Amino acid sequence: MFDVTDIAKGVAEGNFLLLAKTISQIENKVEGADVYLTKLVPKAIPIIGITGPPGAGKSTLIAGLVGEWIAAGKKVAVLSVDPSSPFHKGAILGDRIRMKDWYLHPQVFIRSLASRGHLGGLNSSMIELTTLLQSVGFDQIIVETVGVGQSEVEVASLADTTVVVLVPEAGDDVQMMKSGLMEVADVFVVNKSDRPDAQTFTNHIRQMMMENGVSEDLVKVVATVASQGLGINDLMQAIDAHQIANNALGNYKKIIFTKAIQLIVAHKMQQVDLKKLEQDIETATINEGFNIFSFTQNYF
Ligand SMILES: Nc1nc2c(ncn2[C@@H]2O[C@H](COP(=O)(O)OP(=O)(O)O)[C@@H](O)[C@H]2O)c(=O)[nH]1
Ligand SMILES: [Mg+2]
Repeated sequence: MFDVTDIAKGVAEGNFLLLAKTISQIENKVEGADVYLTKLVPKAIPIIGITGPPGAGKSTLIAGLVGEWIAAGKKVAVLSVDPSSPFHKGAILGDRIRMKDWYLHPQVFIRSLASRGHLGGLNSSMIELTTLLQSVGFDQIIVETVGVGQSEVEVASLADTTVVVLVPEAGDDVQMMKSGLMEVADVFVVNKSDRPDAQTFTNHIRQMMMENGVSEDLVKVVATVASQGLGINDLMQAIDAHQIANNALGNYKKIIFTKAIQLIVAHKMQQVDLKKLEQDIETATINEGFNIFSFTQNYF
């Protein structure tokens, strides 16, 4: 595997070849990848998770944020996971069109990742990859995920700041409750605020925050029109404010706790042969009186 110093040198020069190769090696869990990861020395660069339904404008918002950051001389990495689309290539193409300005920019690294069928839709190497990005010289790191199923919760569990992007649409407020977005959002974005019902929708969110005891001192609600670049600065300020508050509270330890659990569970699960499990169930359930507890003990 490639030396981290060489990858960082490439990143500094706007050459992401070694980084891209290393990401593939980690995703494919090539031999030595686990040892390689133990040698990383990550900087405390906060991970920003951006989630929300398909078409909400996440990629357009990210393109706007990226524009601001590169103007400030920063190096930006964007990891994008789109589990909702079986036509993943199409999804990449869509993002390319909107983020096209940044695809070839030497300060920006953009990578689309397959979700690899992982439950909840997050790429199962996300913790590894974000830690790698923290170790090779990026100043801003974004993870974009589509808000389906549990992925909002998962992105929140590994992001230092979770931005939930919604659009003014009737009925969304109900859905928001269902998916537990209230618990995961550090910043709410009402994108497509050029729509006439935007204000009503924003009021809905504020009301639901109140009902759930979420203070606007902690969770900001930002109105944006990403396609026109409106509200991007407000969003940046809301993200910064959350990160300052988060650091003051020492919340990063909670995120390390959650990540550690995920890594430990993933490691333990590696020792389980899922094909064999299926076959064993086939055999064990032939007789009546199958007991799942004694059955699973064989796997402990
Ligand atoms: N009217 C309007 N359209 C927007 C806005 N932001 C994004 N869009 C459009 O919404 C569509 C989906 O945007 P995209 O960023 O790909 O959404 P994603 O699936 O959440 O990443 C694109 O056609 C955008 O041009 C906005 O603020 N107002
Ligand atoms: Mg997108």
